[in-house]
Amino acid sequence: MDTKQMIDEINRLKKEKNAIILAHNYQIPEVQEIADLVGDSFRLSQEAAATEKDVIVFCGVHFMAESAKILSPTKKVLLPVIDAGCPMADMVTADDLRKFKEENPEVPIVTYVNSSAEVKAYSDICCTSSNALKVVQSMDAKKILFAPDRNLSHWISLQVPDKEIIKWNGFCITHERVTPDEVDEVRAKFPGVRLLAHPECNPAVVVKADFVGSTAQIIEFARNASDESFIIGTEMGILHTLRNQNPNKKFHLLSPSLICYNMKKTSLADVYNALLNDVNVIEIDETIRLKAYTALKRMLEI
Ligand code: CIZ
Ligand code: SF4
Repeated sequence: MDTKQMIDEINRLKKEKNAIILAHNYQIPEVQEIADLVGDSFRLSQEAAATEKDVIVFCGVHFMAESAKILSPTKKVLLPVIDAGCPMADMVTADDLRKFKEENPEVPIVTYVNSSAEVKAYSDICCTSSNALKVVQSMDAKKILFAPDRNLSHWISLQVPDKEIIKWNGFCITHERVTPDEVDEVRAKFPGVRLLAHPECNPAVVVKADFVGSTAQIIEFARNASDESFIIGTEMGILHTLRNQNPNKKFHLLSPSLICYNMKKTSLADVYNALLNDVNVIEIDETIRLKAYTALKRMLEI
């Protein structure tokens, strides 16, 4: 089958199965092009939940498909490549959090959505990179555990000096690779061009950025600013949306290492195969799902 035939087949199966295809901002361009919605993981899960579709094909990594299932328990959720995982999400387990709670019963746990359903179930509240600050600010507790991303928690802790944020020692292996020297090099190459960086980058990089935000916030910033060009400090997949939405602006990737191999595992053939054979159906134990849902719902109430 050539690419054109495969795209036609995906569209045919999508109608036949009443499916919606979601693609994360970090997916390869071909997959973003075939998707009904492209965006950040939580927004995609929310929008899919609001549809009448029977099947959700989530082109992303495992925890994202789980989030979709948490919000859409009656829909069938498919992850086209079952071993597309997120190393950061794997850096904290439900057992870790259970132990932490036993030892620190008075410390609430805020968990970034980049985490498994089981980890979310052990958390008091979830957050995304867009709303992490609001979530932390809304809490009465002075001492909070933030898991699993130490870089995002560092960025938040700078903005809430009245709180003690205990940082779990997890990180994104992709964003963590960027060095402050690379920032200096790219700035020397493109003087005066503003750097928009994701808070998953190391604090030594984040401190050098002109704007720090989630993928959705970076996309919004680039759309609204009148700058002719930007340096982008997040995973390269986002360049596709940025360039499509802003044909007259230039986008330079901060570092060639900003590529997440797990996000790049999903091809058009995998999307086709998932739809054709209903493979890699995401299931979550209902007790865990309900607890994880509670942590996500608390976030939405803020
Ligand atoms: O939750 C997401 O979608 C991720 C990984 C990042 C972001 O900033 O949107
Ligand atoms: Fe996980 Fe980082 Fe890849 Fe996102 S970019 S899926 S946080 S490893």
